Formats: sequence, structure tokens, C-alpha cells
Amino acid sequence: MGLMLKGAYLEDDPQPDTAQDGEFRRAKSTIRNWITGDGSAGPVGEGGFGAESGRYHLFLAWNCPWAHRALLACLFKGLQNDIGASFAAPRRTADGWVFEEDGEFADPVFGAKALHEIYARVEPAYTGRVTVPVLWDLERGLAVSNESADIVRMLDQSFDGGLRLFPDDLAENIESWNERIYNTVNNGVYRAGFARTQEAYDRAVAEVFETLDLIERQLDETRFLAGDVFTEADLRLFPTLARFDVAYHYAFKCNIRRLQDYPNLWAYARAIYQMPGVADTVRFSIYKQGYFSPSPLRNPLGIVPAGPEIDWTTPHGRA
Ligand SMILES: N[C@@H](CCC(=O)N[C@@H](CS)C(=O)NCC(=O)O)C(=O)O
Repeated sequence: MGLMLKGAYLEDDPQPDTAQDGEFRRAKSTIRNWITGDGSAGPVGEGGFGAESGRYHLFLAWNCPWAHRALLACLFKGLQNDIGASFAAPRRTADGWVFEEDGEFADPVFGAKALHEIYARVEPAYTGRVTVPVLWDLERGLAVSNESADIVRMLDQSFDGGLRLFPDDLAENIESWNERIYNTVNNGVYRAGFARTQEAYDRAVAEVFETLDLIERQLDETRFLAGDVFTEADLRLFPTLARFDVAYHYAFKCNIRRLQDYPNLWAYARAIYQMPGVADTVRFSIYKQGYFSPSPLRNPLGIVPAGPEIDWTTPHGRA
């Protein structure tokens, strides 16, 4: 993974995410302003980002689970025609995330060749990771946020319409699922896959499955994580579930069980997949291309496995 240092993109990160104990640690997001209804400042960052249709654009990659959150937030808030999106090509290169000249992986806004060009627009001497998603303000010509959790929350709170993803009465319950699922599942699969010691891997993989087992039991009681309505907690779990059997099980060695081995969780994942519009946010073959990219540590030849074949369209049977 690369890093941008004073505006220059470096292929080899001088500050790798993997610390000496072999544990993967995800770098903190660097741009954290908020869109709000009236443009006043949000909980962090600067103000001046009012909620307006046509004003904002997302830089995404289909394979990235954090970018998937932003796409799902647009869907559930009914904002697909209000917020545009550019999708980077699935495989990162020496230039990091890149765009093609035309077609589905082109950037219609700036015609950028690489995502680091967008970050250089934020600040010519930008230093930090060059990650998707990025929420961009077309009017002011600057980035609002590169933190997916904030993007989901601000779209829910600032735009009217669509589903309420973070209702006040479920806030505490949602936050508690979010925290556990972020550490042990969303980022947990990366902690397993990017671990550089046996011990770090063992810890991470055990936590992934402890939480999946817990969710399996919860889904005996309730239709969704925080009760009988779909919330932000489900939105944040789904991208990891969609990638689990095709990517994490094999590429990240999260192979104690498959998603398909959990009756409740697998039916719940299909129930979400079968909600209107969700299947359009999913690209299984791109997940494989991305997670089986050439990597000296994980997949030196970059060969993409043929399977598994999974049918997400079978009836889920959850009321
Ligand atoms: N905190 C960010 C994390 C985003 C992230 O790590 N995205 C990955 C792709 S899945 C990325 O772009 N990595 C590029 C890099 O670190 O060089 C968020 O949740 O929005």
C-alpha cells in the first residue's frame, strides 16, 4: 500500500500499517468535515457544506467495503440521483487506485488518471493514505470527508427522505454493534488477512468468528441487528458479508466457517441483498479481482480463483 508524502505518491509506504507485533492497524482517516442541513459545522471539521442535490460526488471502488458503505447510504437515503460517483479500477497499481480513460472505471469529473490526483487537489502537499471513499464538494472544489462511517452518518442526518438509518431510540444499541463489528469483523478480516505473525492472525481470526457466532444467535431473536428494522449497523455489516465467502474466506484465511454455514446470518445477508437496489451495489467478480490482486505477501502471481459459485437469489425465508 502506498502513501502520499508532501504531494508525491510513494509506492512503498515508509510507515507500513503493520506494527512490529505483526498486527495490522488501519490508519486514521485524514479528512473529516460534515455535510449538514444548513451548512453549519458538524461534530468535527469545518462548516460550509450544506445539503444540496447535485453538489457532491463520491470517489469509490466497487471492491472496497468502506466505499460500499457510502454507496449503500446513497441507496437507502434515495440519493442516487443527487450524488454522483467515480469508480476506480479494481486492481491497484504502483500509482495506487487508478482510473481508466473511459468506460466504467473512468472519472467523469476531473478525468483523473489516479486517485492521488484528487488528493493533490485537496492540498498540493497532502501527506497521508490515498483511500476510497472520498466525498467531494463540486461547488467549493474540495473534499468533505474520507471517513466512511462519517459519510454514512452525515448522509442520514443531513438529507431528508429515504430510510432513517440511525434513529435516536436505537442509537445506543447501534453504536455498540458498530464498535464490536468494526474491530472484529469489518476490520477484523483485514487484521487476519494482513497479520504478519501467527499470533496476530490467530487473535484476529478467532475474534472474527466469535462475533459472527454472536450475530448468528442475535438473528434468532431479531430480524436485524438492532431490532426488527434495518439500521446503520446492518448497513455496515453487509459489505463484509458480501465479500466473505468469495474473498475473505480464502484470500484472508478467514476459513473456520463460511457465511453459508450460518443459517441465520446467511439468510439475513440474502434478505439484505434482495432489498430493492442492493444487488446493484454488489460486484462479486470485482471483489475477487481486487482481493486476489498480485501481492508479494499474499498472492505473488495474482491468480484469481474460479469459485466459489454462490446463489444469493434463493428465497431467504426471513419475515
Ligand atoms: N477509514 C477509511 C478506510 C478506507 C480504506 O482503508 N480504504 C482502502 C480500500 S478498501 C484504501 O483505499 N486503501 C488504500 C491505501 O491504504 O493505500 C474509511 O472507512 O473510509
